[in-house]
Amino acid sequence: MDQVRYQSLCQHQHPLISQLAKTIESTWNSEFVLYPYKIPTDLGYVEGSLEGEKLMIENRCYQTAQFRKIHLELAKVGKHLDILHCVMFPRPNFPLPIFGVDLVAGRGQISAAIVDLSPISSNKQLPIQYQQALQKIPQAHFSQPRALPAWGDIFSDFCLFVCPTNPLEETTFLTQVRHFLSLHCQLSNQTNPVQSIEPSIVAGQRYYCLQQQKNDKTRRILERAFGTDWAERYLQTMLFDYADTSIVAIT
Ligand code: BLA
Repeated sequence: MDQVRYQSLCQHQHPLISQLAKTIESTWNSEFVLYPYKIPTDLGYVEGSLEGEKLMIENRCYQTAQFRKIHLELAKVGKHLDILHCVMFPRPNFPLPIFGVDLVAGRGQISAAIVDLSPISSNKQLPIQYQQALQKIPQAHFSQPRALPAWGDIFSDFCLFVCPTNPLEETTFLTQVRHFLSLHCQLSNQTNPVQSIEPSIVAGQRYYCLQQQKNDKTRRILERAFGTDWAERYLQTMLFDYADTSIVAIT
């Protein structure tokens, strides 16, 4: 049932969102052995109402040897707002950056397209292999780059945040996300765990999540459709949870 709903929501979204969702799923499938991730029971598929329009949210999560949670979320508000959100949270014994993507399409036009591999080390530097691989990605030009909000100090120098203005720029964004994602899957597969849970990794992931929770634009949509308490719980348990004692192995 969830599968049918998910496919049907994906099919009814802005084409760039559908394409990116398919790319992410197929890359995960080909690069990782995927294990189920237990989504809190009532949060897999959610429906609310925002100013008379239906808000639908669908969540897909897995875990892998290196990642405690990889999460793809699709949301749709009535006919005019489509959202894709994706975050890959490494296990606390893997010194890996956090891959994140957010795509927001309003009235057929993408207004926000952001992708990053965000460092979680205290010196805010990506691992050297990541820096080298990211430097090799061909530079892409966008006519409308966007400025990061104040909470965006979590993002790396390689962060791409734009408003794509035409189909060519949309495709270019998709290509850049593919580069980020495939290099991340390859490098993470080559990364060995450290001996035990690393406090600096836990602290870095926690800071990332706390900053993301400050995104008022996300919070406001959730609050208006589901109420303040629900939005807080959703942000803390589904979008940006930072379980600290978790889970160095598949559960
Ligand atoms: C912006 N996120 C937004 C916007 C909306 C959402 C409506 C404003 C669009 C715009 O400014 O043009 C909404 N995003 C959502 C909702 C969900 C969501 C409702 O994911 C989920 C239910 N956000 C992320 C991740 C990143 C991210 C993983 O979830 C980055 C890797 C970034 N979103 C992000 C940033 C902005 C944004 C930086 C712009 C915020 C601003 O300009 O103030």
